[in-house]
Amino acid sequence: MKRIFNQETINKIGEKIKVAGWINNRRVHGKILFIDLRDMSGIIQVVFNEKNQEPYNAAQELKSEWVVEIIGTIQKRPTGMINSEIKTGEVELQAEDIKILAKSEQLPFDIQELKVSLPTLLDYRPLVVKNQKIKAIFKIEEEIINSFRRTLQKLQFTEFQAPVIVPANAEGGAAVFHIDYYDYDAYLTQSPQLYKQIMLNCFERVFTVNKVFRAEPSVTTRHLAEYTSLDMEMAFIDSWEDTMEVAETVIRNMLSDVKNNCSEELKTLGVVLPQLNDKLPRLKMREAQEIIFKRTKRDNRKEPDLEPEDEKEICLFAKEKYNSELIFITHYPTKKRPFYTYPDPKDPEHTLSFDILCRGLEITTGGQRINDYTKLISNIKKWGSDPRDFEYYLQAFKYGMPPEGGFAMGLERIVKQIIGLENIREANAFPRDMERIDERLSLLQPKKKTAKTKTKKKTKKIKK
Ligand code: AMO
Repeated sequence: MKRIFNQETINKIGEKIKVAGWINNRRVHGKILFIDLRDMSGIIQVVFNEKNQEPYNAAQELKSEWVVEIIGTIQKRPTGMINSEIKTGEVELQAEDIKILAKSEQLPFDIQELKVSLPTLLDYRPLVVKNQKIKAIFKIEEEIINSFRRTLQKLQFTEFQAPVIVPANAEGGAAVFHIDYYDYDAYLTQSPQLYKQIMLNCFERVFTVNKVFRAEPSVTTRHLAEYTSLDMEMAFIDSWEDTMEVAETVIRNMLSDVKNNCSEELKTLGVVLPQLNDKLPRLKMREAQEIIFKRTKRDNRKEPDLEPEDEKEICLFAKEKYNSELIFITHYPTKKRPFYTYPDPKDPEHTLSFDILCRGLEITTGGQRINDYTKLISNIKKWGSDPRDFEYYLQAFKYGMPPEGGFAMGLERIVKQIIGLENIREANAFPRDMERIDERLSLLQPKKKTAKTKTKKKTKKIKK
């Protein structure tokens, strides 16, 4: 008999069927034993009656998280026994045969309540992924990626694959992971920035969903060492504001897709999605700093960037004044942005760039890029780099690059903010940070030098 999913049992009243899943819990009521069987589609109540001796006896030893296959007949539940909390709440399965597919050891804690600290939650990720709230987070995350793809595809963008191993760091700063690449130095990419710009000469409008790496020097609730960057870049823009319009459309669609396609997950998590008005409010960074100063008397007006507490304050302002939990902050100072950022011709100390903040945290960065070859070269020099190190990338501009711009959204930050998670690590199934690569680094053995030596020898052998 072919297995069906729990949810499909609703339409099988009176039929003999087979289901399979994990034991969510088990209850004994006199001569009847109930289990809630969980599969990917949800839960079904299974009834073991003493009258049916063999399965009843087998069910006695069942424990949480054992994996079983059950054959039985679907019947309507008596009125009064209907459970409106679950999709299969009007039916139950009368067990006739049970097969144990796998056993589970005693659980270290209640994985349904999941009242554990974040380190424990992450240390036990392989077990904790069984929890329905955890599952809901990653289902919403999937929907956000799908929505990003759908929106951009509709706008005639093409997806491309960017490399992870790169020769230079695009975003500046020291937050980069160095790797031994055969006998050379290379880095793990911080961003597909340079490659998405190059690919404009191929497709004109591109996007990419990539793992990127930032060697963040501290542990915060908003930084990961490895995160997913949702990047887009578009050519032939009339103005940098074209990129803001696409960013706004992408985010609006993400929120409505999550609302429409993840209603169960939102209910499971008890989430209220961020409020939006007709148009995302826009403020220049300097205007935002003035507002923050007026509201809090905290004077960060000379700072080149918004501090985390400033981001929170300006979001509160946007919610109060514009009824919007998202806001564009524009015109960041030129010296704080990477070399490719387009300076505002009317005010070259500031750039035609933007961030989107959501509920107090930056979730997106973007803007117009310098597409003029000679200007780009002189900017690379101004930023203290050698244009020869960027020769490969510069070809894209040497041989004709249209006016262009783009943005990148941090996937885990979006999930964190829209779900209201306290820590970004909760929005990444397998987060990497200064302290962890699945296991806590403090629990791992220090690097073995011999392994590295072996790799080098192997490399040389291949070269011969
Ligand atoms: P930026 O460096 O601002 O811009 O990164 C873009 C977005 O990525 C997210 N983000 C992070 N998320 C988790 N952990 C981190 N350590 C982390 N760092 C950044 C944020 C941020 O808004 N090339 C430019 C984008 C562009 O202009 O197209 C860039 O990477 O949500």
